[in-house]
Amino acid sequence: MTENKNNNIEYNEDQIQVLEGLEAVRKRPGMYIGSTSSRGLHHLVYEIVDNSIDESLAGFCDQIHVILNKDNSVTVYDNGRGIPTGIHPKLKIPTMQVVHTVLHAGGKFGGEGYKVSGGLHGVGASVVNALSEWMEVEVARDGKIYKQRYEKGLPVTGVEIIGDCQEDHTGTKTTFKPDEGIFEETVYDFDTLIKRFREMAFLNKLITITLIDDRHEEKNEIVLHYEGGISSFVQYINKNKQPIHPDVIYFESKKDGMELEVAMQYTDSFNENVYSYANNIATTEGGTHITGFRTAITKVVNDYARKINQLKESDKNLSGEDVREGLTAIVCVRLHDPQFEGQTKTKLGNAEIRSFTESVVTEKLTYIFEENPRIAKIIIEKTLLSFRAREAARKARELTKRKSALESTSLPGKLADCSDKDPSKCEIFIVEGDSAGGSAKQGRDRRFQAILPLWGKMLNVEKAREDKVYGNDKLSPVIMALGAGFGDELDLSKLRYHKVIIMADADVDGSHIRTLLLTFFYRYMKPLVDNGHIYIAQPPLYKVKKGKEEIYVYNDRELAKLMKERNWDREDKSITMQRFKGLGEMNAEQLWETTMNPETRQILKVDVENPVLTDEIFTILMGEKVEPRKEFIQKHAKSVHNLDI
Ligand code: 28F
Repeated sequence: MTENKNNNIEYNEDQIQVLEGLEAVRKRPGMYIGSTSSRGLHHLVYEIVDNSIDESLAGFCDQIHVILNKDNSVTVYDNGRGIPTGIHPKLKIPTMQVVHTVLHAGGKFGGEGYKVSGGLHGVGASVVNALSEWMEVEVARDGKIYKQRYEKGLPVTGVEIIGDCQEDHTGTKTTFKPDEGIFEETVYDFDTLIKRFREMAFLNKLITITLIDDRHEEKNEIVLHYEGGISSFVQYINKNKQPIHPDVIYFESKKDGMELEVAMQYTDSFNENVYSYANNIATTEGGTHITGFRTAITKVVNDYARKINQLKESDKNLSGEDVREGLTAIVCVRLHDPQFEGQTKTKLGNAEIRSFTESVVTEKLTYIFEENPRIAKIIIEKTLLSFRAREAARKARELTKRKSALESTSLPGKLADCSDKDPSKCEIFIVEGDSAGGSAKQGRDRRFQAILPLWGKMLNVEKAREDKVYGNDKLSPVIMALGAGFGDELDLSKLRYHKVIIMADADVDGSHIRTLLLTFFYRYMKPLVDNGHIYIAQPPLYKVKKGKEEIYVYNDRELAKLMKERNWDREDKSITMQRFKGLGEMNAEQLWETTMNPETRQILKVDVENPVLTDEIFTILMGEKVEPRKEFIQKHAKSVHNLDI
C-alpha cells in the first residue's frame, strides 16, 4: 500500500484482493473450516500441520512439533526447507507473506510433489491467519532466521531478519492464537490432537510428530512415529478385535507417478473396516482406488477358493460383502493430480487409479496366497462362513417378506404413523418404554411425526450376524417402520422418514438402549448415519420452578448459567428443582414443548467425524473383548456425572 499526497492509504489491486479475502473468511469462517465449534478450532492446527506434511511428502521434512502453549496459542514447527522469503515474482511481496495472506496460496507444489493441503482440501495457512488474533511465522533458511507477525490476517511487520543460524538448519515455525471473538471454544483437547496426528504418523512412516501440552504444571509430551506405517495402523485398529491370521498382509507398488500401499488383516468380526486415503486425505466416500481394490480381492479370493476346491464349479461366486466381512484394511494412493468428487469432496475420481489398483492388488494378493497357503485357507474359510450366513439371512429375509406379505400392512403394529407421506417432511421418534411412547403419541404433531415405541430384548449387533437381525423383535419393527431395508439391501430412496430421532430416558438404561440402536444403525445402516438422518432427542434434565415461572434446563452447565444469571440460590427453598430421570415423568404437553416441538426442542444430529475412531469406540463398548471395555470405563469414570445405578 502507498500513502498519497493527502496521506490517505492507497491499496493496489493485489492488496485489495488480500483484504477482501481475509474479510470474507472472518465473515463466514464456517465456509472455510466447516464450523467455529471445537471441530473448527482443531481444524486450524490440522491446516498448519498439513503444510509440514506437504513438505515431508516432497521429501524435505521428517520432524514436526506441535505445542499447546499456556496462553492457548499453538506452535507448530518442522525441519523442512523453510518457506521462501524472497519477493514473489508476481505479487511483488515476500513469498512467506503470500503463503499467509493470499487465500488458497497453499498449492505450493507444481508437478513434483504430492499436494496435500493445497487447492481443494487445504484452505491453507492464510485462513488460519485470518481467524487468529495474531500469528508469528519464523523461517530458518540460508543461514538466517526471518520473522513476520500478523494480526487478524494482516501483516503488522515486514519480513525481518531476527538472527543467524547454521547454514544447514532450515525449517518453518508458526505460532498462532485463535481469535476468541470467532471461536466459541478456544481450549484445545490434547487427546483429539493425539488421535488425529497418530493417524498422520501411521500414513507417513518417515515422519515423527511430537505433541507437547505445555498448558499445565507438568508438561505432557507424546512422540508419534510408526516405521511400520499402515501395517502398524491395521494392528492398531485390530488391537481390540480378534485377528484370524497373525501377520498383517502388506504390499506396495509405484508406477508412472502413482503409488499404492495396502495393509490388510482379517478378524472374526462381522463388519468391514476398510479405510482409504489419497495423498493423505481420507477418502471417506471411496472412489476409484477402492473400486479397484474391491474388484481385485473378490476375484483373487474366488479364484483361490476354486483352486483349492473350497468352491465347486457349480457354486456361484462369493460376493464382495462375503469377501470383505471381518476385513480391516488401509488402502493408500499417492498421485500428482488427484480429482476429488462426491458430496464432501472425499471421493477419488481419477480413472487411471482404478486399473492401477486392480492390477497391483490382483498380482500381489495372488502371489501372497500362493506363498502362504495356510493363511489363504483361513481367509477362504472365513469368507465361506460369511457366504453361508448371508444365504441363511437371505432365506430368513424371504421368509419374513412372505410372512409380512400375509399381514395386511407390513408396518409394525405399535407404529403410530403420521399423515404426511413426504419423507422429507416426516420424522419418526423411536421411543424407549411404553409410558413415554404413550405421552409421545399424545403430545406429537401427527401430521409429520410418527412414534415407534420399542419393546423386547434389544440385540447387540456388534456380536451378531445379519441373519440374527431379522429374527430380533426389537429391531425388525424399526427396519419395517423405516422402510429402507438394511445391510446389503439398504435402499435410502425408500426411507419413509428423513429424521430418525432416538428418544430415550436420561438414565443408564436410556443410554444403553441408545447405544444399542446406534450400533445397529452404524453397522447395518451406515448410509443412514452418513447422510445425516439419525438424531438424538434431548429431553430436559431439570425443571426449575420459582413462583409461577417454570424453566426447563437441559444440562448442568445450563443450570449453573441460569442460577448465575437470575442470581438464584439453590438453597432458596421458594425455588424447586425437579430432575427428570425418565421421559415418562413428563406429561404429553411437557414432552411436546421440551423435546418434540421443532420450534423449541434441541436435537443432536449424529455424524461420523473420524471413521477409525468411531469403529474403535463401538468395538470397545460393544465388542467381544472385556478388557478394553474395562480399561475404557476406568479411564473415563472420573468424568461421568449424573450416573444413577
Ligand atoms: C509450521 C508450518 O508451513 N512449512 C512449510 C514450506 C516449504 C516451501 C514452501 C512451505 C509458495 C508457492 C512455493 C521451500 N523451498 N510449516 C510450514 N514449508 N512452503 S510451508 O513453498 C511455498 C511457496 O510455491 C518450499 C522450495 N519449495 C517450497
